[in-house]
Amino acid sequence: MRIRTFPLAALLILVAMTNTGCVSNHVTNAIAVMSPTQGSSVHGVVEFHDAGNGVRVVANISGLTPGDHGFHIHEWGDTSSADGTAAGGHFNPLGHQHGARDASRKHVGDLGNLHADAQGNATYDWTDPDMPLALIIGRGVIIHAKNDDYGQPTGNAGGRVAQGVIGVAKPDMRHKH
Ligand SMILES: [Cu+2]
Ligand SMILES: [Zn+2]
Repeated sequence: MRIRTFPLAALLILVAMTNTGCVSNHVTNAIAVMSPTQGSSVHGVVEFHDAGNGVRVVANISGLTPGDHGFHIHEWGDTSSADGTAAGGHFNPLGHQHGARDASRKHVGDLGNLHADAQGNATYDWTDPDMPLALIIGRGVIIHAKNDDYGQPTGNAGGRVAQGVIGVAKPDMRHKH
């Protein structure tokens, strides 16, 4: 009897914790730590938060040249190549054409541009209504040398100056979801 009772009690506690949001398999926060590719000094952090009405993407990046830099989620979370190319192409599970971050049809990974100031620092804050957070976990984030001009097929943004992998982050208990 004791053998059967303990697991049941443990299970009930787990269910209660899940219902209060303290324990869940549902990912609400993710993070990509950006590392420079060879010859670059671009680095920083990109955070992804389930905002209810979409995924809020917040980035703080340094070491850029002033101006705009293409910013995308790429297909693979593979940072094994020094030039960032192992991350593959833009994450595009719906087979759409490349576009601006606010286009109605675009690659899921199209985040537009980071805008770096004269010191080479960029902040970015955009809530994407169509980004499935669960689908981007484990994929790559790439920052490009040049601006994304939204041309086909991938925005003409040139080489890759920083790369990172999207991982599951600690849930933010302040947010209800
Ligand atoms: Cu890209
Ligand atoms: Zn794209």
